[in-house]
Amino acid sequence: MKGTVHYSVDGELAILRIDNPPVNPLSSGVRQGLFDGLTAALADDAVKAIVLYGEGRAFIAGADISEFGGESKGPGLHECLNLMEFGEKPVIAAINGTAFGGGLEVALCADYRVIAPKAPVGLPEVKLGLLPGAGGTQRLPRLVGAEKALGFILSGDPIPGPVAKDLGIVDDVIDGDDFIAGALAWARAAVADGKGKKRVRDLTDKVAADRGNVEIYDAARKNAARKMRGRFAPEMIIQCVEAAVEAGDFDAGMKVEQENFAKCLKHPQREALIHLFFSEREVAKIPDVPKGTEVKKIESAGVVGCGTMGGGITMCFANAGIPVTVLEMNQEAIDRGMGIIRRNYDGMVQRGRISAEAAEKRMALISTTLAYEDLGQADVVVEAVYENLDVKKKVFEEFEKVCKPGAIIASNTSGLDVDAMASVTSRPEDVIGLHFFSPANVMRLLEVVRGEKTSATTIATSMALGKILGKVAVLSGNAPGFIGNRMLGGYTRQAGEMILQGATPYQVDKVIGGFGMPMGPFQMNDLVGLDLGWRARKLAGLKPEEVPITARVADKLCELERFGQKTNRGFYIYQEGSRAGQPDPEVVKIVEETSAELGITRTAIDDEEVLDRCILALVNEGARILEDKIAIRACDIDIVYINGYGFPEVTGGPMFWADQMGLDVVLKKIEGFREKYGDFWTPAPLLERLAKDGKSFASLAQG
Ligand code: 3H9
Repeated sequence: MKGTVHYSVDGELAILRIDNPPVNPLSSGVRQGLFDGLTAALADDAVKAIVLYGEGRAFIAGADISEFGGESKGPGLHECLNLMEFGEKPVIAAINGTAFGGGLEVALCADYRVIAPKAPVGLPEVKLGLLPGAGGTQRLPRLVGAEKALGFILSGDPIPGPVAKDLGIVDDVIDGDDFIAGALAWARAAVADGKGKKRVRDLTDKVAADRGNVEIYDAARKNAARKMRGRFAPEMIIQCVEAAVEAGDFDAGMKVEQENFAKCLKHPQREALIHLFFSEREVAKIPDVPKGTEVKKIESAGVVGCGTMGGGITMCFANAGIPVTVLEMNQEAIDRGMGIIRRNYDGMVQRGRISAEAAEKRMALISTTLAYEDLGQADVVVEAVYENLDVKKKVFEEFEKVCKPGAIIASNTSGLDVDAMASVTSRPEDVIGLHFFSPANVMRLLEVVRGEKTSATTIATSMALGKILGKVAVLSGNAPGFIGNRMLGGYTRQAGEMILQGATPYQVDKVIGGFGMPMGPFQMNDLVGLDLGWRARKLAGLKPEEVPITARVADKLCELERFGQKTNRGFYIYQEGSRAGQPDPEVVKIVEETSAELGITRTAIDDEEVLDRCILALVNEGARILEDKIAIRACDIDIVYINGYGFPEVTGGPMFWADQMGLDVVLKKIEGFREKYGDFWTPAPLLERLAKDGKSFASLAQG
């Protein structure tokens, strides 16, 4: 059994210390220990009150997520909670650190709660596709009312101790260096004052005040529909809180909670979201970069280029409190770039995301220069210049001249050869790719690209830097397009082919949007600008017949000066100032003409095929990426797609989505497409092998 609870008696107090490192989840051994400890304390006449706290940095991080879906061992959590609630001795939860999910619910079941100022409390279950299933949806409304309870549970975000006190979730904040000593003193005083049982289940005033106020739930439903489109758990949560208030009877509400919790537990979204929780932690583990590898301190940074990417990367460092010097070619470029950074921070202040003071602090961390020498003392330098290998190599030659020994030398390339850049330096071990995604100050993904000679220390430092910058860092091998952009090629190609074969751009975008992506491929084209590819093809001197057929429609639109959102016309028409495009029959005509010119007979393509061809193109390339060892595990690819490309979280990422479908089904579909549409659809050998062996992509990680 995993985890334990240490039991001791100190005078009139029984002390239960939960011990399940590092964050004390409620694993089987903890539940057993709680059950045994509570039973012993209730049977001991000398004990007048019971105190619970956690060993180390957490109180209790919640249910043990790894146990979901498996066989349950030992007593259930509800058996422990019954002992706490119906035992005759008061229980005091001493919340020394993180109290999340089932952890906070244990505390809510206690009679009294005291908290350390820095301890965060939260009910993050919704983020895992679950709801608080240990009485949280019933007890919290009794403490804070339905509206606040719904806000708290539906956001899943934590709050610090003092805020929990103001809300009425805890009784007292205990300051001082020794929280446990303070909490025990509080408990002794409670015994001395004759404080007895004070069950949250018996509180009635808040729920009685809210009874009949349906507006609370209407507002919560509207909010959930806007912020958590397509999610299953929010409605389940709202029903539980509604039951807490409207049923009035605690046990009737608990019954609804139990039923809805079971529904969430069985739902595929829950499985996908828990897959992502563990995957986010898994991607930090790199087999040949063991724990304990030296991680260099990053206390200053340099960025070359203050355009869209460079400016965003500069903000990332400043946001993390790291002084950063940004270099540009001339003062005008600096002024333009710094102006945008200033506007971004002002916008954040206006939206209430940060205080004006914080914005000024961040601006003050940014300095500018025209001279490479000024980057000489930086612990890390990142180039974010035009995506061209020769241009980037020139920047690396400058880095070679000025950077101090041991500085991390990075490129923000989105797919070029990192080794080629390293080759112009004498220190390839310090060179790495740090591929930020646009807008760099917003997007969570950081693709870290290892070159052939990149050292373990450089990798470990870069992964740690990702965390400092608030990113999720995923390691990729150095091959064209790395993980993300390499996979994207097939996806966009399929979208392009389908509109020539019979779909419309609007159908494709609608299907992809319905799947949960923030936008479809043609909306994305309009956002990025159709002219970028068109100009590049012109520059390369391609003859009309050499232009890939999937680019023909976009090029025709560009000839009509329809460059996308920037000209209010592209695949869609945009009203001035609006980003929501309207379909345009003219575009459909151009698409149809292009099909005719290419001799393609258009036939209707159903929505299922549209989705399969886009997503299975990703999956098939993902399998090749795994086979080529560009990605370490399938879950690394999932994390890249979720955090860098807006792949819907509730699917668990493309590779998990394929595993859920069954790789035999995936293979059959891909083979069908190959028969119909040709060799693009040759199945990846790894996919064929796994499908034939009845295995999944996830099984590769287990060896
Ligand atoms: C729930 O409670 C349901 C109830 O309502 C109903 C019950 C009937 N379980 O994140 P870290 C592992 S649902 C198992 O790197 P940090 C984690 O995988 C639960 N394992 O540290 C990692 O393992 P490894 C509601 C867990 O300091 C290690 O601990 N609770 C759990 O950056 C360290 O984690 C939540 O959703 C868990 N519950 O952050 C809380 N939690 O080292 C989820 C962590 O092998 N947890 N692990 O990779 C968190 O948000 C963060 O882990 C926490 C610590 C903030 C606690």
